[in-house]
Amino acid sequence: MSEAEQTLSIIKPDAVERNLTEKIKDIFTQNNLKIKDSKKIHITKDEAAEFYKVHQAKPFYNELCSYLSSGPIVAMILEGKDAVILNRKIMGATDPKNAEDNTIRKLFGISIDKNSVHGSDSAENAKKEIDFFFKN
Ligand code: IDP
Ligand code: MG
Repeated sequence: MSEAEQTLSIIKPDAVERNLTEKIKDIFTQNNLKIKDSKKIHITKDEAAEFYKVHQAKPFYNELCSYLSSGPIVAMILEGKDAVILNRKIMGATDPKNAEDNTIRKLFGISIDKNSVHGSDSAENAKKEIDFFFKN
């Protein structure tokens, strides 16, 4: 019986491109999230559309999918106590302008779309998102 939970994190193209991968990984590990698996990949726009399907009705959906497929990303399985909510706290608010000090998005985010990281928003979605990148 373990309290450990898993969540999916993605380092988005803007952060990979600025060589922030190791800095961001250090922030997770310093905050009690273990990186159980990690892979650098460049997904297609169709794959991004599948991943972000929950947002398909949003006006920014097309841009969002273009953006996530615009360059290499790093997908990671993070594990720890209350990993989903802890990761969301470490990431900060969606818009870096509103993110708290010392959160990843406050430190590194450029704009609401180029906000450096993705994190699952529930344990249920975490499972689906981990499968999306790590099944097989
Ligand atoms: P989250 O990443 O903090 O969970 P969501 O609302 O799930 O935020 O949105 C998914 C992603 O869509 C955000 O990380 C951001 O990159 C992008 N996004 C959200 N709202 C907007 C917007 O109003 N304009 C452009 N992009 C947005
Ligand atoms: Mg979200």
